[in-house]
Amino acid sequence: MEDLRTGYQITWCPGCTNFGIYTAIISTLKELESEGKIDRRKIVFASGIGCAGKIHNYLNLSSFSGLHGRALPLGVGIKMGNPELTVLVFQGDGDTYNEGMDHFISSCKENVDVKLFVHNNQVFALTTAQHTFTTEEGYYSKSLGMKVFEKPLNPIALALLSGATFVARGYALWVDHLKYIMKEAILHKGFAFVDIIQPCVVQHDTRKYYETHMYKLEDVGHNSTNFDEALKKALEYDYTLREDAKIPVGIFYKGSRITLHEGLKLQPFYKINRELNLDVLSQITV
Ligand SMILES: Cc1ncc(C[n+]2csc(CCOP(=O)(O)OP(=O)(O)O)c2C)c(N)n1
Ligand code: SF4
Repeated sequence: MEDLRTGYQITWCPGCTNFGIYTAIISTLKELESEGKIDRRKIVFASGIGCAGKIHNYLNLSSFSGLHGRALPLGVGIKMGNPELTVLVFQGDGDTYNEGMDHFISSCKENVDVKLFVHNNQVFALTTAQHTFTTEEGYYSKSLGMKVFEKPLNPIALALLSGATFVARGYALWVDHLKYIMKEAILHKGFAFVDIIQPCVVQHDTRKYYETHMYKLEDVGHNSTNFDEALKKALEYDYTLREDAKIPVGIFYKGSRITLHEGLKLQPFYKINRELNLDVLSQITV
């Protein structure tokens, strides 16, 4: 796996669950490569700002580090510029569901052929754990100066209702399971969204809670081609960390629909003839 690591000093806290996501993506890419299903020279990834966004320093692939909440539109732009590329995006929950929410909904609706991996620690971790849209009720938020009183957003249900064609939830420390989801996401044609539960072990350590409440969708015979069943499963858990919750992880839904670049009939930028026809230009009158 070494050649997919940059060797830069990793500044995530010791024991951070981001290491699970990092390990999973590296071994996913290695496996897909050895199966001849991807070419690493044709992979580009974009990341945002925050602990999640740091991944771009550590992954030895072509990348673009964007502004907070704006890695997804960067990924969309890269795909539109060259549809031959495999485009991966890594963002935090603050990145995706707060700052960049409009891009998230647009990507689901337009079925942009980009793969989005959200490191969902349910806080703005890098800036010391203010609440985000997926923080549970009752969490004391420094930015609010009181406990969160709103219901959290359910990104799985939102993605399904917004038209996403691949919707999944993983857990950062179930690396093999996450790898299985990532492989399917990368091979999916269209927008693939994976919400990865990624407890912040220093500021919002929900590991014990999740590990005692999660179950795998594959173990209960879930049919991921059935939209109604997927939505029902999505609504089983509402991100409020209830004591009686049962939390499904795995692939909720896999569908098929025309992608944005197919609909727009886009060609890779390098195949477009950009020669200027000066005769035409000279005929233009203003
Ligand atoms: C436009 C913009 N808004 C706010 C910030 C400040 N900021 C930097 S990191 C961060 C928190 C990131 O949280 P999240 O996206 O959830 O990622 P995490 O750190 O939890 O991995 C914030 C608010 C910024 N850099 N840019
Ligand atoms: S603050 Fe939390 S999410 Fe960020 S590196 Fe540390 S443990 Fe990981």
